[in-house]
Amino acid sequence: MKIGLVGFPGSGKTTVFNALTGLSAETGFGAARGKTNLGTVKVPDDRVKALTGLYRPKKSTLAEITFCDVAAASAGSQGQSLDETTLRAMREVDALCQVVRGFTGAAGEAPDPLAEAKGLEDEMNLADLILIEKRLERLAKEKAKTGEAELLGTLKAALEAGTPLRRLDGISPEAWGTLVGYRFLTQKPLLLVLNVPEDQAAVPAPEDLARHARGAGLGLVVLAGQVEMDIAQMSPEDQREFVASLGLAEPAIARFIREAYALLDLISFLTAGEDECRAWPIRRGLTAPKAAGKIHSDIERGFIRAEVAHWEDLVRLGSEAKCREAGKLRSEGKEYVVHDGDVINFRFNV
Ligand SMILES: Nc1nc2c(ncn2[C@@H]2O[C@H](COP(=O)(O)OP(=O)(O)O)[C@@H](O)[C@H]2O)c(=O)[nH]1
Ligand SMILES: [Mg+2]
Repeated sequence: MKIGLVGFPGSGKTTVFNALTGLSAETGFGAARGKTNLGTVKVPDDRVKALTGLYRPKKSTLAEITFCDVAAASAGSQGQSLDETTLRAMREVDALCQVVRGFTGAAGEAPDPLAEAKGLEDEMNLADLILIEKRLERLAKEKAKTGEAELLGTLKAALEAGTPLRRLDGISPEAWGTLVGYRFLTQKPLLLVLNVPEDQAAVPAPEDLARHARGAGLGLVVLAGQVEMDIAQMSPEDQREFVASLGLAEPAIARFIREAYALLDLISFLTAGEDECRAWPIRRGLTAPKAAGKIHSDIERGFIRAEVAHWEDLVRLGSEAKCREAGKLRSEGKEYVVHDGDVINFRFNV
């Protein structure tokens, strides 16, 4: 999964990028303009750990999140339009994370998180509108009789009324499917990160921002970027101590991952064997063949059945054979909806 860090210059995108990835990209206004920072983190998973203890595989593989910190190509202040490079990078990611400044700026500017959040939302709304208008002009010129123009007209009206596309009801999944090529920004899951000073690390987000997030269907995490960036460099023992001194239970990345998974409605199924134990993140609600398709399209195409055990049963009972004896290993068909923590062995035929 790829998450793009976006926000106004000086909000602390690169600082938060460092806090989440444990890397040391250059921060501040001197940092190279137009330089994109990329970093990948593994998603900690106790289930993979437990299965690895059981199977002793050659390899164990965790889910990964890649963070992309897109530096705006041109200098500018709050309210600047998103430039083309930034837009293109934003369209490519699976989810967006807006870093919002919650600390006093270098020149003494008071933070205004709600205005910043709304400001970027407006810019993304405008970017989607421009894309739609261009396409509608083209369709009108071609005099093509497609349902596309009508559909785009519906989206346009929603955007003009200030509704982000992720909040638009009444459009079927099939209709959305015909529009995937547009990669609309306001349709992408969006997580707000309020970047606060150290002494506010454990203070909940202001109610107006929280209300805005709920209304627009956004995730929200409060994070003290600067100190979390230092914490990310420490040994696990020191991390625990520092995080506790901030009044928190976990470092930023752990809280961030939980919030992101909830926002994206992600769950993980697992595969386990002597070769590899592995976590596979998928959207909640996928059927067994669709989930199998994440591993390989051949397994989806040739799907016969799925042998499923819950990871806790498998670890508690110690083997698939024991699970079978105890009636804890089920054989499921095409319609089975995969659950979080299912350990699955796919039977397929190609
Ligand atoms: N006081 C304070 N300064 C911060 C915080 N986070 C970032 N900064 C500073 O704000 C400036 C901009 O941060 P940076 O991460 O480069 O922002 P970006 O332009 O969004 O990538 C840098 O000088 C940071 O050191 C914070 O939580 N508190
Ligand atoms: Mg930066």
